[in-house]
Amino acid sequence: MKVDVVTIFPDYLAPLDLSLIGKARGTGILELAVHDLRRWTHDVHRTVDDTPYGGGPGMVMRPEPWGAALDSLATPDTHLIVPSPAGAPFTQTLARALSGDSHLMFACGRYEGIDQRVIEHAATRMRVSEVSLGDYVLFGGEVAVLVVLEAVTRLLPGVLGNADSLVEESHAAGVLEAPMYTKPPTWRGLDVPDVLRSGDHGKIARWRREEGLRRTAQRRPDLLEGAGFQVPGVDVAK
Ligand code: 6GU
Repeated sequence: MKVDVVTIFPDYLAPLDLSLIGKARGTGILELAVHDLRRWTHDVHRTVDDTPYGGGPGMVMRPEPWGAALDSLATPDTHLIVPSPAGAPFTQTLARALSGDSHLMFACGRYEGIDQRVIEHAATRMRVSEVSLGDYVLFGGEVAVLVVLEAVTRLLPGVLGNADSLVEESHAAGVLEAPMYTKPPTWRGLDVPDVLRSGDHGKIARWRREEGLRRTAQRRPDLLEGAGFQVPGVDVAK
């Protein structure tokens, strides 16, 4: 998969050299480039922002540098991702869909965002998705790119073993994972649940399914609503 990130803070993306994303880049599974938006400015101050039409606080990113960046990097096969608190919620299902794209391009807005005409114009030439991490406001899209790329890279063939793909399927199906334990069997007076040490794999699988459902009902009942799950001892209905 090819990925281009355009930002006014390329250093913010430095963690993409690390760990399993760095490894996926090393093996060629992920071909990633980070670009400074100011490369597509022409004035002496390398201006990327201006005051908003209609007034209000803050600054808006001018369309010209973004237009030039897209002209230079995008093709009709590009999927342009624009991180924004006004975007569609980022989910495991969306991560799975993006992992099948051949070229992702991320446009990181700062300030009060990017002039909307950039998104409108790009949408006439390629797929465009505005994506939000959740219901809170960040300074800009850079951290969202780290999050989205980590979720997507794990799904690329050759990055993960099979064990982790089960975790993904569980979350995509709307159920949280059961709690996990390792040695020692007793720590600070707390015991690992007996069932996990029983060696009965059928019983362990049932326990994990039930604990996963119980956790989901308690912590994230929104995931279960309408899905028709029955959780012993927990009232899912509101
Ligand atoms: Cl994707 N961008 C910004 N600026 N703020 C956010 C967000 C994205 N998701 C949640 N808050």
